[in-house]
Amino acid sequence: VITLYHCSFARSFRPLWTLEELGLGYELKMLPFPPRVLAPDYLQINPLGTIPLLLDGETRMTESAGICQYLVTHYGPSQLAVAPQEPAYGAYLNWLHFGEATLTFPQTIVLRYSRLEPEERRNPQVVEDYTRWFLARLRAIDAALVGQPYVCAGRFTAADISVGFALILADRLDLSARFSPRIRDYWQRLTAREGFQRAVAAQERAGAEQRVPPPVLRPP
Ligand SMILES: N[C@@H](CCC(=O)N[C@@H](CS)C(=O)NCC(=O)O)C(=O)O
Repeated sequence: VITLYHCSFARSFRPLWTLEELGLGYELKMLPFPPRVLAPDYLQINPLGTIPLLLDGETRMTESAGICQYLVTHYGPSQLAVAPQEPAYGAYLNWLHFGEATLTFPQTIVLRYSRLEPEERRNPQVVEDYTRWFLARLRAIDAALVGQPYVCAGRFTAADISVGFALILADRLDLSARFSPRIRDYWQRLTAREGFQRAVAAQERAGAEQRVPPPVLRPP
């Protein structure tokens, strides 16, 4: 059985969304955020204290984009993966990893210095600088969407899940008003998907059942 350790709307949302798009069975273990502080027992399972953690037999993974790649390929064939023989293979890997490595990194700095740190350690200058960094990097996504509904291959893939999570996080950081019209349309197209809606419902249901406090950021 696949087990996913998850905090609401954190990076582990990427694998959760992927599991729902694939229609796979899984067990969702909800944790309060940050687990390192609020669920210290979790450190015995994952010494990094980070989520996601995905367990699948002997497989153990802690990188959200890597987990998406694993799921759509290992449990394929699926249209969510782009095969090495397809022309869009390079673009697919690029955007899949861009979502986390380039887009989400500056967002976590915004999150930390606008909301997570105690008042006296918050820093509006850092927040604005990394907000601009994030929005500047988003221009690459805007360009990728010219003439196509998804970032590559002319269809919805795991790369859209990776980038899409960064847009969802941006919305929760109150940055969506600064999206370009093309990015806004794309983000709405992604969040209208049934797989996305099922992932949101799954985390809400599991959070209530497991009595885990709601997320730090406001609801969408
Ligand atoms: N690159 C990793 C980052 C994982 C990560 O840092 N997750 C954050 C949440 S979004 C976390 O667990 N932070 C809690 C902490 O550092 O204590 C991924 O994409 O999964």
